Amino acid sequence: LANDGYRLWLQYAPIEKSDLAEGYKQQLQQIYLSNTSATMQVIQDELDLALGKMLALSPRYSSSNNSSTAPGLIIASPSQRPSLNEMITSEEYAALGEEGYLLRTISNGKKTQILITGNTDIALLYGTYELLRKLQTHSSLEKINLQSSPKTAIRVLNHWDNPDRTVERGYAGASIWDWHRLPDYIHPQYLDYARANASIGINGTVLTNVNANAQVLTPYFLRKVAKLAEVFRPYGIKVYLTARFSAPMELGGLSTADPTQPEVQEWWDNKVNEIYEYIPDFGGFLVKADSEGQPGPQNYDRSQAQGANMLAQALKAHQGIVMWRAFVYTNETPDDRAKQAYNEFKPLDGDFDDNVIVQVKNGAIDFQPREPFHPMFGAMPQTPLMMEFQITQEYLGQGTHLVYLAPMYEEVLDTDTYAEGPGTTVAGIIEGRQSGSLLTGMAGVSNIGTDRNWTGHLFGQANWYAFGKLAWDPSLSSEEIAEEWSQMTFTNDPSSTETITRIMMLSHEAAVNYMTPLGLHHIMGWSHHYGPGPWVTDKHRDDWTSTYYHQADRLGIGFDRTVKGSNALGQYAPEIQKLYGNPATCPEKYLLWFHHLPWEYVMPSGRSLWEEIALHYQKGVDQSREMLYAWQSLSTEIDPARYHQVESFLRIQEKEAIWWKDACLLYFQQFSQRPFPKEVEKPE
Ligand code: GCW
Repeated sequence: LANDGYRLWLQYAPIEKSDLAEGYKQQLQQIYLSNTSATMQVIQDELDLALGKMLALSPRYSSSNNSSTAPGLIIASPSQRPSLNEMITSEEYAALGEEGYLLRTISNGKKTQILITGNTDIALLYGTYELLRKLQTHSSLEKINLQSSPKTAIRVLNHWDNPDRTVERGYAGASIWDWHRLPDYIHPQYLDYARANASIGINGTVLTNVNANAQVLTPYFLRKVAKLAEVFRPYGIKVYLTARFSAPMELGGLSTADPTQPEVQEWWDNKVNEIYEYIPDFGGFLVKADSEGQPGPQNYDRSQAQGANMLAQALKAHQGIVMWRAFVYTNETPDDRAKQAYNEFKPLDGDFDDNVIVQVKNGAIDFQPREPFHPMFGAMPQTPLMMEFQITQEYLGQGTHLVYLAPMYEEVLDTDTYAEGPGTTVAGIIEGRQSGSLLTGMAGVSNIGTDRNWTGHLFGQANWYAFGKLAWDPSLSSEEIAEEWSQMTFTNDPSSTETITRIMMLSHEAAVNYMTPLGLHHIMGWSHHYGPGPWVTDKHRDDWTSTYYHQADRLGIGFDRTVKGSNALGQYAPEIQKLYGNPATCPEKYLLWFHHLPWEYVMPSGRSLWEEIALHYQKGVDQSREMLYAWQSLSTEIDPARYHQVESFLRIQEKEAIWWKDACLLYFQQFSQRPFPKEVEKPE
């Protein structure tokens, strides 16, 4: 069968360079591993699979300390092999925490050994994947000395999967959760899902959509959820569910869901106790309240903290947590949508129980191709905040465009909020440096579905991969992640890796250029959000139209968020206000996010704003072409099925980049009344 991409980055392609393969084989044929738990079994199975495929090797395992041949690889915690305490200090073990691992090449007389150690079996599993990654990328096993511990505690996928298996904003088929056949039938894909996630350090999954109804909390579902939890447990993955705020009414028949009412609290206490009977290590709830039609504490004039704390109280005895979303906004106020979450939450800083973490989208509007960081980051020093990134490409070409999102994640994570002077980056805040809380995390809205390659576009896999890597360590470079992913997924040939990495690193900027350059945002097609729609107006909610956001008129374009306008800028630190408040110093990429400027405004290039907008759209088209041609140069390097799928999608992308350019420029030209610069290709 053709390679359809099902194996993701765990391709384990045979290593053809014979000297390299020989060296690995020598090193790995004898493995110390004490097979005492389901997780240790998973490690052994993964090694069998990976070494079998990459090296045609069936390693021998032993957990005896006096076997005749010394093992070339030792995978053990100090409790499994107490002699490790002579080699690794207790401080080193303490520094690893629960999930961190240490990978080290050690010399034992004339024999070189590789050691994977950590405090828990899960840490050993993570370390094993790290070692396999070295083989997959053809790296040397000599002189390895690395320690790695996650910088965030909750690294979780958010599935927007409904009980009927439709997926909100999913572009890769139906939900992989086959509720109908669960709990009796375990689809093998659940195991591969767990392997893939564990290989990148993801340790949680919210199975259900934040917009799902309360039925996911009924015993009918809980039995099925319990089975998934059982499948995922050996891989270190906890399950979480979404909790609809009005569940006490819908399921419990109560007349209210007011969080201050004892019968409501009692209903949640009982429900939570019931869940833990099914799933003893249940992670907790993710909640969307008071947003886009979802019920919430506002219905009873209660605060977000009162709502979250009620659930937190119920979960506390079981060590469960609440991930309470900050995506709260309404069209019933004339206030700029970008300001509403901050206004709602900032006054509640310090009011949340300590098992609540507030989940904040990377930007204040909604997963736009590019947004400045959300002003809540840095503004709530006493509240744990977790990042919510969207992996699924709702506003970024969905299942068809190649857009590698890690540079966008990186841009946000690396931005300085100045919350406590220079150096308070968004990454630092989600790592808990400001709140001091150990409850830290990152959520990624999943792009996974039943498509054979999981993510619709093969390169969507890279976004899942990069999310996991950045959740583990937000300081990683997007370029290095791209390189590593492309080696594991496609080929180790250096020039092909260079080309694939170049395509990936170009792709986000390309999409921003042909969709929403210079800080434009939310100008896509009505409701489905695919393709251009800057003309969208007159819908039942202003804040879901395009004209609300671009504000184009005969004089100019852009949303004035300075003091002269909505003053959303006032929600940021003074340093940012100063920098972004002046169009001359505002980063060009955010210009029209914060400023409404005349068409003839002179840009640093010396050209007018109108010309710059037009040239950016053209550049997006040129870049999408560059991506296509670069990929075509790989026609003989990539297996045909995967090559052709990506190639056809890149052709669609080029065509649609032109569609975006033409649609947006012709629309905006009605206002600017200016000609296109000569470099811009004439609309067809
Ligand atoms: O991005 C918007 C989407 C909705 C989504 C919502 C949210 C789950 O258009 O489909 O609903 O955000 O994040 O809650």
